[in-house]
Amino acid sequence: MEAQLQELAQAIIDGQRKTAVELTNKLLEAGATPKTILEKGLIAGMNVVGVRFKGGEYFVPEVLVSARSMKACMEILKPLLAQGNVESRGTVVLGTVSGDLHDIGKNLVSMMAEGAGLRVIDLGVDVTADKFVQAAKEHDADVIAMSALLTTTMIYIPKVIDALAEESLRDKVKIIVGGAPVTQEWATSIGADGYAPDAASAVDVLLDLVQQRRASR
Ligand code: B1M
Repeated sequence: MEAQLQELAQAIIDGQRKTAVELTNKLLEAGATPKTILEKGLIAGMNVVGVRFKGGEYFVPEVLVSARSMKACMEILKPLLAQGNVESRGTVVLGTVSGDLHDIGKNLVSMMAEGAGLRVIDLGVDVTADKFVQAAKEHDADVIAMSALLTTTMIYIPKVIDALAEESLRDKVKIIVGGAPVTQEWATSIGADGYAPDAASAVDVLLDLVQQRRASR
């Protein structure tokens, strides 16, 4: 079974969706738990993809095919994981901010975060402050993750932070921001807790912020 789990991780790394789905089904038939398949197959594979992406060895297309392969396997595992009460590593409410329709980078963050075992509530694009606040409450979010691709929409991010403060949520939830015009310096200046230049780094920051949030509870 160990060898098949490694084959599954490799299929994710290579973006071979059909093979990955077949292996997921075979592993379930052989008695592997959904948790083992998730951790030792899918997450293990996506971890390598993240490292290669950060190292400049993989580019967006490679990451997308790997992430889509992972998502196809997750469709099989999700209902089984829900039955087994497998805890996610944390809850992230994610969206591209109001006025902004760019979602390719945001979707990468979403898929890679799911690949790392986080529960992602993806609100899509053009997300207003109200929607972020409502989703943070409804899902008891650990982190609010905001993407902006336009210089005209990144300035909406502080409005969401203000709205969270008005609802007394600012101390209860961590905030990460990203997108092409966003920098670490700007993120710090608006009081965000984290910033990442790419989707793979975003996952590292997200896991760190979840830990910080849970430690401060
Ligand atoms: Co638009 N667009 N666009 N566009 N578009 C840009 C962003 C632009 C730089 C192009 C240019 O002029 N050179 C420019 C912005 C200029 C500026 O603000 N300074 C621009 C413009 C002006 C516009 C319109 C206003 C054009 C018009 O209509 N006149 C319009 C706005 C629409 C709107 O949003 N209201 C518009 C529309 C569009 C399309 C719809 C045609 C399409 C979007 C399709 C879609 O997303 N479904 C589009 C595209 C594709 C682009 C470019 C070409 C590519 C963006 C992209 O997907 N990159 C872009 C130019 C460019 O970047 N070369 C451009 C790939 C993606 C993987 O990268 O999203 O940066 P990115 O994500 C990265 C990181 O930023 C990071 O991780 C990803 C990598 O791993 N990241 C995060 C992203 N979100 C993160 C969140 C995090 C952490 C990291 O934590 C939460």
